[in-house]
Amino acid sequence: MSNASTNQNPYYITTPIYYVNDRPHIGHCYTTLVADVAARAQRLMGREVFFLTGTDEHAEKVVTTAKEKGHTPMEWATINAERFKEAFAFMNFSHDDFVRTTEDRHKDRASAYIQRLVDSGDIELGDYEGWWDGSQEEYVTETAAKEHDYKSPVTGRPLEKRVEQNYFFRLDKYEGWLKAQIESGAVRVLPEARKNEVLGRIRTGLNRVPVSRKIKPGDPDWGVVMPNDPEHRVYVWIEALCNYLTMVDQPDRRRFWPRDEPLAVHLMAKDILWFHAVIWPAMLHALGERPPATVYAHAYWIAEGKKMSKSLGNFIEIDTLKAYAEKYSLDAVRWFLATQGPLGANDADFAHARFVEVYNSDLANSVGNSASRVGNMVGKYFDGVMPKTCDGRFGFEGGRALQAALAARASTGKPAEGESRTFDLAALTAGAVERYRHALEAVDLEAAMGEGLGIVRAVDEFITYSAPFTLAKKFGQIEHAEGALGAILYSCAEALRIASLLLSPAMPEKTAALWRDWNCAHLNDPADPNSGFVAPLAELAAWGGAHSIQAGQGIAKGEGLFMRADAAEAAPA
Ligand code: ME8
Repeated sequence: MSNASTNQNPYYITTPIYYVNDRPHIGHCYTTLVADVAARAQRLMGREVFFLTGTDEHAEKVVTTAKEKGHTPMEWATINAERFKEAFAFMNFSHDDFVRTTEDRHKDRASAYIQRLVDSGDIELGDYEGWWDGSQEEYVTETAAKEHDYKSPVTGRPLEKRVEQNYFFRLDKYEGWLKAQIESGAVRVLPEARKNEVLGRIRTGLNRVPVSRKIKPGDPDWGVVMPNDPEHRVYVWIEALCNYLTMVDQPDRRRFWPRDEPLAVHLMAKDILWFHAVIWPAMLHALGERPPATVYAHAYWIAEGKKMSKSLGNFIEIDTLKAYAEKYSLDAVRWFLATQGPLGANDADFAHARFVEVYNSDLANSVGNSASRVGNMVGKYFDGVMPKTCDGRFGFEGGRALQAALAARASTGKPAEGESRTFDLAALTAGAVERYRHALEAVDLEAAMGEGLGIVRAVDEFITYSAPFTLAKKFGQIEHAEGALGAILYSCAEALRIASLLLSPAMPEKTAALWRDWNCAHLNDPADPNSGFVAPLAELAAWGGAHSIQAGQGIAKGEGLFMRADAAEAAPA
């Protein structure tokens, strides 16, 4: 589908680029999943998307770990970069590119940006004395160092006093500009709590930021050298941030970083918000480029109530996610992470009991159950062929078809006499689609996916209320019973089709399976079945439109999307 047909801005979303000193864990998979779901949802809405992830390879700790493991830094970086690529393929992420910062296509442009900043006087030489946190590859302020007893505020490892001649980025020049950008929302820092934190820290004053280290004899040849001064190496953070621009600063991708308006969405956890919300926008401004539109810093996953750490050895590794996927399906893992994750300001707990609870309540008992009930009934009562279409509106008090339904219900004693109730599934789905769009603007995946699930729950309620199984028993006994049943089942199926569109960014495989069973596979773009659609959501989700379920369409029962899980079973490992 071409962007021209949808008349919307392109969408550019990024994850942090991850350090390659170790293998990926749940945290890396989580941020990348959030980006994946957001990217798929924007593609679904008809926008042209560029989704970038990758690895940050020039850190000193890569050199240290490589040595411990008996590898060269490049070998070790490659081993881990491959592990990230493999993990992201396993997670079914739909990134458009994967950058490794050791690639020339990144390094060359990053050097050019740094040279431009030197030329413009935004990077200058000066003396620096400070506390170096080797475990985080960053300097810690005197106040923070003292407060943490001269240990890393993040990892608790001892800080090292370093005095060096460095190049500095003149962040101080941009204090007023940054404050205005963030306060006005021109650069949207989310969630709100994080915005206030960043503004509070900016108000205490901004200093120059060191951006290079002097190369010492015997230092490994690892990293990007200052383009104007071969005695200095660019500090890894400064070079790494450039990836967001290096990867789209080429003619065929430049539309993803327009020169006239902010567009990019940067995702990360709160640990690295400062770099993304303050240093990077200021660098871009100094380069004459627009800042990002959104900087979203989520909180952390913890494991069974405990912070994950190397010393506790309780990181949830990709192997654990694989074991969960094996048992409950990959899409169930994606669903749990996307809807229960720490997207807000609070940490989220990966606890087995909670996983099973969410799996059963959202997936087995809702999405899976609803789809199989409707598929089964179409199979049983109409030989697997949708008999008719319907506008989705039901008044349990009048409308022709519904008189029959109501008569059938009266014989069961429910609903209470005189009770009237209307269902308008067409309006209900249209409202959900509208709210879905808004939730995605705010990168609120839980709310967006909640809209899809909300439709499923409404269908369940409608089935309970209209009792199609009771109506089916009245075929031939009451007038219109068959027509009413057809209308009810059509409306359920059409509502579930729309729900499945909304749910598809989190669960692309399960929704594709449903579309195969229900002969809706035409919703997918055959050229890009992984994430492309034949039309924007507004058209796909139109009730009774060109992409709707049609009278005469085969609706197969299918295998069942999610089997109920036993809460008593041990966590897969
Ligand atoms: O910081 N919960 O790389 P990194 C949720 N290379 N997300 C988590 C997490 C957790 N417990 N732990 C890690 C770096 N993450 C730099 C970034 S960008 C120009 C350079 C995720 O490998 C989260 O996205 O330490 C966090 O920001 C990122 O991993 C840190 O990855």
